[in-house]
Amino acid sequence: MINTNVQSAINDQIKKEEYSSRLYLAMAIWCEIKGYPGAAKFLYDHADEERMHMLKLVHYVNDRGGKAQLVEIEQPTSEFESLLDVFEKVMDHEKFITESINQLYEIALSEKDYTTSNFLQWYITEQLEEENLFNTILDKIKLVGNDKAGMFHIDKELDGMVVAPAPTE
Ligand code: OFO
Repeated sequence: MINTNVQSAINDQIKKEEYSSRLYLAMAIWCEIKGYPGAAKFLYDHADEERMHMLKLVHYVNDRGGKAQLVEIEQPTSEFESLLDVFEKVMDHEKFITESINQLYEIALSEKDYTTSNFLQWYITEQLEEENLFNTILDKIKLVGNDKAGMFHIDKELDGMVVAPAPTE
C-alpha cells in the first residue's frame, strides 16, 4: 500500500501534468490560428505527451494500492505575444515542473519509499531531456529574431520534431 504523503504528493503532480497538457494545448491553438502550423503540431503532440505523463502517474498510484485523484484545473493562459513568448513560457513551465518532480522525489526519499523514488527516475531524466530540447528551440527562435524567412524555417523544423514517447505503465 502506498504511503499517504507520497500518494498525496503524486496526486498533486497528476494535477500539474494535466495542467501542462492543457497549457500546451492552449499554445497549440494560438500557434495554429497565428499561422505557425509546425509549432502547432509540435505543441499538440506535446500536449498528448503531458497527458501520458499524467496517466503514468495515475496507473502507478492505482497499481500501488492507492487511488489517483483528479481535481479542478485552472484555465491556462491563451494569449501570447509571439512564438518566442510561447516557448519562453514553455521553458518557464518546464523548470517549474522539474522543481516539482525534484520535491516529489525528496518526499519519496524522506518517507523511505524507494519504489517510488526508483519510479520517479524516469521523470527526472525526462525533465532533463525536455529542458534541453526547449533550450535548443529557444536558441533558434532568438537567433532568427524578426526575420520572416528564418521563422518559416523554424516552424518547418518544429513540424518534424518528435517528442519522446512516454510509456504509460
Ligand atoms: Fe513537460 O514534462 Fe511533464 O510536465
